[in-house]
Amino acid sequence: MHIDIISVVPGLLEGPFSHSILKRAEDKGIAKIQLHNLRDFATGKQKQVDDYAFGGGAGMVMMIEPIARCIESLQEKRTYDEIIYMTPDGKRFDQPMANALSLQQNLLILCGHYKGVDERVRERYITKEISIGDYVLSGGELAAAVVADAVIRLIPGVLNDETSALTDSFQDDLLAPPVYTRPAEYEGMNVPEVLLSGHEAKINEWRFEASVRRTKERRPDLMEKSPTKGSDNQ
Ligand code: 6GU
Repeated sequence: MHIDIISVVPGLLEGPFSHSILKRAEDKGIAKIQLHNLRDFATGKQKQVDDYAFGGGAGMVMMIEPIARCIESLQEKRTYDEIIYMTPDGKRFDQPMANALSLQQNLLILCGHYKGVDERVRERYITKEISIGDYVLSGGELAAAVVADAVIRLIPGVLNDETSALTDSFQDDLLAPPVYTRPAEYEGMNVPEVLLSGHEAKINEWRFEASVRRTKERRPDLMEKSPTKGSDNQ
C-alpha cells in the first residue's frame, strides 16, 4: 500500500511513522507513507496556501490552487483508490472503515487546517471524508496518523502472531477480554485459574464470556449493533 499525505505541517507526522509497527511495515516494504508539504505547491513570494473567507467571518480557508497542483502532480504518478479529506464533518472512522481501506493499494489523504478547504476542492477531488470523533482538533494531521495506523496494521504481514489483529477489540463488535502475564500471583491478586489450566476450549469459552460481560458493562451500544452476540447469556 502507498499512502500520500498532504499537509501544511508535515513535520507533525514524521514522529508516528518512524516508530513501532508503522516503521516495521515500511521496513518490510508493505506500506509506504510519503508526506507532502502543501507549501511546496504554493506560488508567489509568500507561498500562500490560505486566504480570508468570502463573505467574511473569522478564520482562514485553504485555497484550491496549491491543493489542485499538489493532487494533480501526485495523480501523474499514481491512480488513487480513495482521495480522503480529514475533517470533523466527515464520516466517523470505525473498524469496518479501517478494514475496507486496508484492502486498497493507493490512498491520498488531505489534512484540513484553519477553517477547512475551499468547498470546490471537496467537489472536484475528494472521494471520502473522515472524522475520527466528535471533538475538534487543530488540524487533520493527528487524525490522519490515527487512520493510517489503524489501516496499516491490518495489512497481511504487518503484524506477527503476538500482535494479531484477529483478537482486537471491535473486530467482532466485542471488546477484548482481560489479559494477564507472569507472575501468576501478585501480592494476593491471582490470575483466573482457567487461564493456567492449558485447556484451550475452556480458555476460549472464558475469554468469549469475559468479552461479552465487558462489552455489556462498558459499551452496551456495541451489543445492540449485533443482537445475536451473547444473547444466550443474559
Ligand atoms: Cl479529521 N480533523 C480535525 N481538525 N478535527 C477532528 C477530526 C479531523 N476528527 C475529529 N476531530
